[in-house]
Amino acid sequence: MDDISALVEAAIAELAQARSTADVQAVEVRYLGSKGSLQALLRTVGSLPREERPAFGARVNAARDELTRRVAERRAELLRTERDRQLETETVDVTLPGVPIPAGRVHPLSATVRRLKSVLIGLGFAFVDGPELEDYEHNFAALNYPEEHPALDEQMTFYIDDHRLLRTQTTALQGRIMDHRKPPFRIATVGRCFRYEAVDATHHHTFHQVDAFMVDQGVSLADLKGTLKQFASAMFGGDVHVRFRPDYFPFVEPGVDYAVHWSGRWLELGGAGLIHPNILENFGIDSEIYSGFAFGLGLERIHMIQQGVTDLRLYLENDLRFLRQG
Ligand code: FA5
Repeated sequence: MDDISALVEAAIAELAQARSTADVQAVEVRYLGSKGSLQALLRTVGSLPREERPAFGARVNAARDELTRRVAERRAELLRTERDRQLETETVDVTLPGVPIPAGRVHPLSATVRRLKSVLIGLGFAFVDGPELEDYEHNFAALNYPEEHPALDEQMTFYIDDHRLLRTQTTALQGRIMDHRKPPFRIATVGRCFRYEAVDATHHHTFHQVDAFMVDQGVSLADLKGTLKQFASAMFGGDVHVRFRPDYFPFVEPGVDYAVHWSGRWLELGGAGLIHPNILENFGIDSEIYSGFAFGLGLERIHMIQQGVTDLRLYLENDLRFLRQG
């Protein structure tokens, strides 16, 4: 019995000296743990005379209850002081200026794509992606380019091998659609194109185009003109003037280039025309019944015209001073 009292006293003294909850934890383990002193005392019960055992057991239990209570009290006390100390030393000065987190923004070309998509979707076109790694068939042959035709030279091409190339124009999607779809349809696409060209302020080896085409019964140049006028109005403002002049592309007949009047000048946007009957026939579409129009334009060009940007190379350089201006 004396051992029990001595043990309780020693534990109480140690608790009083504990300076942290970790110290309390150590005392708890030492006295109350499964390998602790009280447990060890309990194990000696067998060596006592039978009649003394109940009283001894009761005393050990009482000692355990008391120590458990004191441990909890001391822990709570120390937790409070620890928290007070923490609050004192870790106060945040809410009047200090914050650290600004720089916000990203949409790339000017992405913003332009978003706008023109909403305009063309509003005009009934569905957007479809084509591959950047194209084949000769879709980029040229299916588009009515005769072999060895000078028009091929106009679009200097990065060839990967005898058949595959980096697409020079998003018009390459036409054949991929007509391969498996029957008219009527209105399709548009936007993406990167590549040409083996000397880079200057208005030309790049990597640039973006938008193409749109529709095939239905009775589609005429008037539809093309109306659509492009609508498109230009939505992109550049209601009263913008659009100009068409004859031009040649193997996949349209007649072909035109078109321009918008902006800041007192005519600025060329791209090419357009009625889809050549050869193309329709090659894909099994009866050109006596169906006709279509197509147009394609440079994406950078739209933004350049709108914002007065004079160097197309800026769109690929990721210079933050340019990008931050939207
Ligand atoms: C074409 O690519 C035709 N596929 C357009 C077309 C589609 C005509 C459907 C008829 C029917 P062109 O090579 O002119 O046409 O290019 C169209 C536009 O793409 C140009 O007006 C220009 O804005 C842009 N473009 C062409 N080459 C480059 C280049 N190297 N760098 C930047 N933009 C370019």
